[in-house]
Amino acid sequence: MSMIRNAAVAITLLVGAGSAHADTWPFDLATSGEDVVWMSPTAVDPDSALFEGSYTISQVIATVSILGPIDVTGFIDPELLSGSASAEGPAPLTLVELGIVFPEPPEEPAVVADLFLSLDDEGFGNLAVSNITLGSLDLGFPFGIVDILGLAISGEITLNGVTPSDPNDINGDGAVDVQDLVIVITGWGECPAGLPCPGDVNQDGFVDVLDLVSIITGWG
Ligand SMILES: [Ca+2]
Ligand SMILES: [Ca+2]
Repeated sequence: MSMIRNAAVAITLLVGAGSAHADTWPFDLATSGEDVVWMSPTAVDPDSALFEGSYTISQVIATVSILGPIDVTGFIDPELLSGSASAEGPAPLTLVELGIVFPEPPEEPAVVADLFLSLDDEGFGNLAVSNITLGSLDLGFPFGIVDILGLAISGEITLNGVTPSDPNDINGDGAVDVQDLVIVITGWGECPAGLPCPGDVNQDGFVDVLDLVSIITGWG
């Protein structure tokens, strides 16, 4: 019914340490008032210990009466156009839960919506915009008040799924074994100033029996 220009929204999913792949997901998201849900075509590791996400909305297109699609990005508070969040894994979890009211009271709201960015239990990203109310905008002379008929949002979301590595696995090969033990033994003593000190597992400045015990209790 209304002309809505679909805008591309790119979601970049970067999986950090502990996982070996990254996914980039472009998509279009537009509504004329109905709820919209987008799901990523691929999944990320849902077992990450920590998920960090940030979003940037690069463009908001409102389709209004009389004029059709207009770019309203510049009318929106920059603080609403970007943000970051983190949440402890594993998935499922909600990363961003945002109640959008634009413009802010006491002005009459032109757009009200709830935005959720979440990961389901299989690691698929979900972006849902719901409870959307589209009002009107006062564009001033010569157009006056126009009704908002539709909305299209484009931007970028970056997610990092971080799985911290075991500090006892000094060489990062996935096992705590004799190779890590050798690193402790060969590094025995006070850490040299300004130099890497890989044998100092507990990071107290010394490679000593505490680090040795840590390796042994974390063996495997
Ligand atoms: Ca190791
Ligand atoms: Ca130590």
